[in-house]
Amino acid sequence: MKKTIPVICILLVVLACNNQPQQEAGYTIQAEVQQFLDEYTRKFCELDFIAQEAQWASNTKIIEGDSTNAIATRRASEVQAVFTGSAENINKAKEYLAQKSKLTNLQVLQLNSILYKAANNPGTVPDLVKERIKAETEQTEKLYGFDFKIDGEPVTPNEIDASLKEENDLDKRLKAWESSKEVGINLKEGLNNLRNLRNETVQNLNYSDYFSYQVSEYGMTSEEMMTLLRKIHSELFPLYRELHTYTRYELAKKFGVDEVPDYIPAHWLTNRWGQDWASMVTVEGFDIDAALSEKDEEWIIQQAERFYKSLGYDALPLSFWGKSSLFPAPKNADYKKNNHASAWHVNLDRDVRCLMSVEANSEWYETTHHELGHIYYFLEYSNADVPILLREGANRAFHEALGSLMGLAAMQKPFLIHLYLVDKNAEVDEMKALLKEALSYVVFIPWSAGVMSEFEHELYSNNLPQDQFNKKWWELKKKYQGIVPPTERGEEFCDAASKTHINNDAAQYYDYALSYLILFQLHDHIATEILNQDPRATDYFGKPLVGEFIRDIMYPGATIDWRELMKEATGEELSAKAMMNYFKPLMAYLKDINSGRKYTLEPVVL
Ligand code: X8Z
Ligand code: ZN
Repeated sequence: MKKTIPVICILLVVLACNNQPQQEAGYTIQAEVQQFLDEYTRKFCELDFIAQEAQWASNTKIIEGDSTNAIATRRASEVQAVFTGSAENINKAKEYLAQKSKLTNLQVLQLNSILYKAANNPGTVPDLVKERIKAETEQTEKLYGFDFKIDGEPVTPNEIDASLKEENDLDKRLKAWESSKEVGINLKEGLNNLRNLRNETVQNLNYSDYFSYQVSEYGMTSEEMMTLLRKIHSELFPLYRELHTYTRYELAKKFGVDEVPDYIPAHWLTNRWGQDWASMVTVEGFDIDAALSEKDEEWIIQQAERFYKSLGYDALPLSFWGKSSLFPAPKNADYKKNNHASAWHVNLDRDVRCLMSVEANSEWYETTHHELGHIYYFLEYSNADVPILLREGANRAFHEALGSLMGLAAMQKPFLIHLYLVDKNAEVDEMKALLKEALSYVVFIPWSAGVMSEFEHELYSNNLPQDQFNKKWWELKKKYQGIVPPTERGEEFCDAASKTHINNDAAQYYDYALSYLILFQLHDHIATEILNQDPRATDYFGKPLVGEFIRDIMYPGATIDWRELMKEATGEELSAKAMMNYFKPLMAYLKDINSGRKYTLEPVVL
């Protein structure tokens, strides 16, 4: 025993002098880094699984007065945060990245991913991280535990949506819309608190604020992102202005209002946030809602799976059906669930689940295709070539785009004829069908690239004061969407917080704006280069080449640079060109209908 001490001492001295612990045979810096990555990944998976299971329970079973799930979620998230934000992991990742020229590209990407995760949970400020996790859990509970009511009677969000789609009485519409915004009142304090906590957390790892932290995943600064978003908005603005004018006049007619308002009162629209106006138009012979109402909810999900399978994807794992939460909580249930759709990659392998409240209508039909896009993306990049830490989309927008692409394809006439949801002999007004699509896709841009992104940029980057949340929100709604509140909405409200992403998917909504550009670019490529079909009338069903194209995009996950991927897949850089081309024929059609009408929207000055 005694002898060993000097030997160790000498060894340590030698090591310290040479500063080269890599003397052992077979040592390379890559092997050392790999060992670190393997160990990190093993622990990360273990903790992430526990945290996701807890989150899953918190989102699928919200029982009033029972905080069991919330406490478990908080604990699990805290443990995970302590690990991902530990000084040891941060220092190691930084140290290794300092020698990045000696490492493989995959190793560098994984080390960056470790640092990115750490910035959200820096171990140097453990109390702050804990406080943020607590605030996040409470905010989600308040949002999804909320009792929506109309005239004192409980209503579900699906019922509010249905009433905004169907109700013709403006007073009743107003009640439905107002009830949908009540939830924001109790979320305002929490949002202010969360903004501060989120900013302070990431500032510890040198991000200027939480918005720039989230944007950095694209390899962009906040300014670059905002410039891109404003450009997208202004490119689509001429068409949006036509749609806005059309809608004001058509809705005024529909509701029997003689004086057409300059801006659209929010409760006139068929969506709680005015983010999608498609339901205001019914196309004769092409009434998908009517056709889907004959089906049951299970059919909607099975059909979406059939579509993916027809492109060469496998059936969903059996566990998907057993573990997902697919339908609304029963009316008399003693629990509530998160009613917004999401997809979960619970063990970063084949445990994939959807959280949805599917009903047999066109919105849920599209959303189901969207969510299964996430699910098949998870499954596709869970392969031996993609390290677990890089099992993410090429960027977050790609993750949103691929399912939405399938959602768009699943709504096109030739495909719907194929499914017998549309009669092949029906005479369909194609221009009206295109108008309906524009009321969904084009209308979404001022909302996503404009209102949501500008608001969160103000909130996080410019520290918008709490007593201006609602003022700013409506200022942006008017400027970008041309929508105004039905009545004065003072600072006692927090209408932004009625949108789930503002609370629990913060500073990321531009993902969806970008995803629409990506989806139209990919769709255009598929239609013209693979199918040889008109992009406005495609049928992807049973076309394995389409599946191959989409799978090639999914397979590498985040091991590939998103700009290169876009270039490789389509030969083009990200732009709004394909989306604008798709809707081009509408311009003349709408200009004609709108001739003599007053235009009220001003272009946004860049
Ligand atoms: O939130 C979603 C998805 C989540 S995976 C359902 N979407 C945005 C929204 O609902 O606001 C899809 C499109 C926009
Ligand atoms: Zn999504």
